[in-house]
Amino acid sequence: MTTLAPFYPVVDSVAWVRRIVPAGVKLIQLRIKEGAADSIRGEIRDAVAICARHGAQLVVNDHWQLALAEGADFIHLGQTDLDGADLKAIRAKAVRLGISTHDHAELDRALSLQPDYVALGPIYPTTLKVMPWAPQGLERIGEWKRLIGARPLVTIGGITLERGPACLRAGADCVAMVSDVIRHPDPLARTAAWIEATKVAT
Ligand code: TZP
Ligand code: MG
Repeated sequence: MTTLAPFYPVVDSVAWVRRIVPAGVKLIQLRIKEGAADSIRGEIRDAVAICARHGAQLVVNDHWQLALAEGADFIHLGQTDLDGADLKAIRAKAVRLGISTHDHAELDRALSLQPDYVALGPIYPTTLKVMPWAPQGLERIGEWKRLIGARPLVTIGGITLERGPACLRAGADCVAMVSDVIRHPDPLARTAAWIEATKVAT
């Protein structure tokens, strides 16, 4: 069974990978929503190399073909991405798979695909993405963990350093965040604080 580091920053460029992975990040997601395939491929390639040098695991959001080609550790897919993805090809490689879920129907579908982790969101209101789901809240975390069993549970959405430990205590194995790290005035200090806080909480 996969185990995940408890602190899981989500970033939108390899520049962020280069900046924060050397500070001790062990799990990071590259979530690039725009750009030409060649430039995304280059970012993934560089991110794979940086993560390998620092003993970190790289998760690539959306771009599963490029992730397979460049040897990323994980692919992260949302429910609509699953429709277009070649799950057989993904499963044929050593790459692991994380799937986003927001309700029970999505969880059922995700579990039928035997993912290596399940993500639940948004736990709190998020400013990053317009989402049709109400914030899930902490109780939902415990429910999801009971439903998914030993499989790691990632929580995301509006999670700050102050809120992260409560998510872990509620049953999350790992907390993911965008804004709280990359929009922080001092992202490196915030990264260090997160690593410390998640060590204590787990
Ligand atoms: N998926 C569910 S919530 C979310 C994503 C990508 C946004 C997380 O961003 P933030 O800034 O940590 O709320
Ligand atoms: Mg996606």
